[in-house]
Amino acid sequence: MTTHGDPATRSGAPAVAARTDPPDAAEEPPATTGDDSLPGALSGLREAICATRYPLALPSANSARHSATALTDQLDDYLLPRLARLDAPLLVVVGGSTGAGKSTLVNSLVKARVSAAGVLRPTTRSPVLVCNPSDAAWFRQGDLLPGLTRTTEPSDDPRALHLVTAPALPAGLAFLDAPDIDSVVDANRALATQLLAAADLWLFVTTAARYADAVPWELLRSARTRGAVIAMVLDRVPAEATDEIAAHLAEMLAEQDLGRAPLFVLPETWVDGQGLLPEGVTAPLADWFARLAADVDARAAVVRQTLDGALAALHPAVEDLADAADEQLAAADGLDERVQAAYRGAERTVEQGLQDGRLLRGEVLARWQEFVGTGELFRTLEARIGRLRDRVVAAVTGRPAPSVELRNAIESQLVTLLRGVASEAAESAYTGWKAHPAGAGLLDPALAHPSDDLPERAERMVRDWQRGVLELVRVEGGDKRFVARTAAYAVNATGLAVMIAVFASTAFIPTGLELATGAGTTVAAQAVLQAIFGDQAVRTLAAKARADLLDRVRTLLDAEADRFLSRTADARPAEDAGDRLRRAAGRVELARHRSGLSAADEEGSR
Ligand SMILES: Nc1nc2c(ncn2[C@@H]2O[C@H](COP(=O)(O)OP(=O)(O)OP(=O)(O)O)[C@@H](O)[C@H]2O)c(=O)[nH]1
Ligand SMILES: [Mg+2]
Repeated sequence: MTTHGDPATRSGAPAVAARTDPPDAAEEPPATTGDDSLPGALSGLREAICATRYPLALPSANSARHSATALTDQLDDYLLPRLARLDAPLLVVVGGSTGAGKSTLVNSLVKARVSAAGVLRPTTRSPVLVCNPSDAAWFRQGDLLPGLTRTTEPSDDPRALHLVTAPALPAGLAFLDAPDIDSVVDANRALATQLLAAADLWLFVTTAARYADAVPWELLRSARTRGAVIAMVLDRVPAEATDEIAAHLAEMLAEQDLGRAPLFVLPETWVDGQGLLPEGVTAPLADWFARLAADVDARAAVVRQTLDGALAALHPAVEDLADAADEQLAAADGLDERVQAAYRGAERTVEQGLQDGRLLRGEVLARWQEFVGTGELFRTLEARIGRLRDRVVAAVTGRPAPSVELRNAIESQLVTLLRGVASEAAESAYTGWKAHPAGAGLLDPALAHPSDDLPERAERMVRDWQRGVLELVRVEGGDKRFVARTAAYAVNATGLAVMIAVFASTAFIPTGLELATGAGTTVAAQAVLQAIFGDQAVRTLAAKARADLLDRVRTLLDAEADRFLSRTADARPAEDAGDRLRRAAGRVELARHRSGLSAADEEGSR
């Protein structure tokens, strides 16, 4: 075996990194009581992460979901159990490309065939953890990587952790042989990443043929960002190319700011009948680990450096989550805004329809004309109002059939208008969502149209309103002489007249209507109403009836809009989700600094 330089001198012997701690710092447990303790802050952060979802299909959502899972996994798999037991054995996770010789290397280091090595790619599917028998209890009890089921038999189940003991491995140090990091098997890749996040030390194995591959470098960069302690093995290097390849890899490491990671260069060699590498080849690596195992302080320094690095990396990662949560919220608001605009437009159309007299056409107008009648009524309009009132009331109340028809005409006119505006609004909201990346995923085709029962609900709404108008006339007109005297028919007739007034509420005499339909009629309408109530009373009643109608229209349209809004409401994170994440991450940062773990950092940077 050749080592590229002496890893011990390059990195500070025998600890992996050149960072050292105050001698007793490793023994100081982090504060574990009170809300401000590091474990308490981490649990709070975990809760905040779990409480936030990213269901809207935004560019940031996918990576936020992955990152949230990775963070909670790391909290459960490593950070919380590791903090609770700083003196637990140091876990070396062996990662790298498939076929790099990871399993072979682990077997050779522990001098036993504990993990199957083979020619079928990928070979290792289920992680294998090997430790000294005296450390077995800690790994078996499952605080670390609690999601993996401990087995004593080899397995292919990626959620199983095969536990093996090897007396040749010194106590205080364990190896975890992981599946390949750039696997064609999705589950392998995800598991390898999860396992590396639970490592105190990453042992990266690559080969002369594969060392420039992209995926390992991506992982190495993330390890560096996290401040994880790394050691590199360049495996199976042909003798003639050793210097050139080792130098190139060392250069790449330096470029990535990983120059301090010890690099072990292992020559291409034959494996023995057991599949183990010759001892001479693995000796420098084995010695290095033996020294690490023997040195409590060095081991503690590795643990603290990786642990503190992982804790420090939480803050920026959670900041990204908070941004993604804010984006979810903003997108939900944006989607809501499109729906509200569509349905506010619908409301305005109805309002306008009530103002511009357009509803006073066709059937309604015909029925109104029939209702108020012609002939004698007009001829008597010139008489004094006081005397006229009774006659008008008699004239209108004596015609029950036209009043039913007028009422139906008003109803169907309004229902038609409502169906029209609801249709337009649904289409506009649907199109608005379709054009929004997060909206398209929330749609279903039914939303392009009003709800199936909208016509029924609109009819019921209009009939309720009409009943409401009659009630209004009864209550408001209660002190009017004619209502008191004429009872049901008069109320009915007056109510209908008020409804007509609602349909023409700006000018009272609908603008332009005279030209369209013949002057006499609208003058008659005005005159009849004035005759009944006097101008002001009608205006007041009509204004109230109109407000009531618009209220009911709003309720009806709100229910339509809710078909959209309920979908964003389901998807929307809590208003303060982003800030809650930021606060939780801030508390972790504070607790991390207080815990003294980051002393390793400060020491190292001197
Ligand atoms: N000649 C020779 N063969 C080796 C060496 N290291 C590993 N091998 C062989 O290469 C093949 C792959 O080795 P493994 O140890 O299974 O590789 P791995 O990295 O664990 O692969 P995965 O589990 O698929 O990720 C096996 O057949 C080993 O016997 C070596 O240094 N020299
Ligand atoms: Mg393997």
